[in-house]
Amino acid sequence: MAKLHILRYPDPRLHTVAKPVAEVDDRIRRLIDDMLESMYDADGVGLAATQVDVHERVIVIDTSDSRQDPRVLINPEIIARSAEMTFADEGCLSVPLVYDKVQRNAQVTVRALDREGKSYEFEADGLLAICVQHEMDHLLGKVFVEYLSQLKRDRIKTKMLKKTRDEERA
Ligand code: GNR
Ligand code: NI
Repeated sequence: MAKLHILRYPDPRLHTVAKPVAEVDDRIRRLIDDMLESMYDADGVGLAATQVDVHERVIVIDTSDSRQDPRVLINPEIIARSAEMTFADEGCLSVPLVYDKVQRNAQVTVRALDREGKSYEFEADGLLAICVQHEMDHLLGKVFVEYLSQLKRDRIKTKMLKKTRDEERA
C-alpha cells in the first residue's frame, strides 16, 4: 500500500471530470487500497480518486466511529434523492482547515460496484448521505467551496495558496 498525494484547492486538476471504470481489476483494487490508506492517514471520512489525480470514478468512504468499515464505490449513481434537504458543515481534505455549510439532499439511494465489480445498492442518510454527494461532486470536478459565495471562495483561494507557500518554505 502507498500513501498518495492529495491535490489542494485551487489546483486546476481538481476540476477534471472522471471517466467510468471499464473493468474492476487489480489496478483498480490497488488504487482503492492506496486511497483507503491515504484517507485513514489524513483522518478523512471519504476520498475521491480525483483528489489523488486519478480521473476515474472511484470513491472510498468510512463514516464509522471504529474507522474499520470501509465502503468502496465504483461508477456510483444516485438513483433516488429525498425531497428533504440538509444544511450542514463540510470540510475537504483538498481544502484543509476550511469548514462551511452546504445544502444537500438529506437521504440518497446509491448504486455502485464493489471492489469485486459486483453491483450493490444502499440507502444513506446523515453524514454518509452528505459524504456520498460530496465525493460524487469531486468526480464531476466540483469542490464544495464552489457552493459558497464568490467572496468566500476568493478568501479561501488566497488562504490555501498562502498555506501551501508557507509549508514549502518550512
Ligand atoms: O473528511 C471529510 N469530512 C467531511 C465532513 C463533512 C462533509 C464532507 C466531508 S468529506 C471529507 C473528506 C474529503 O475531502 N472527501 O472528498
Ligand atoms: Ni473533499
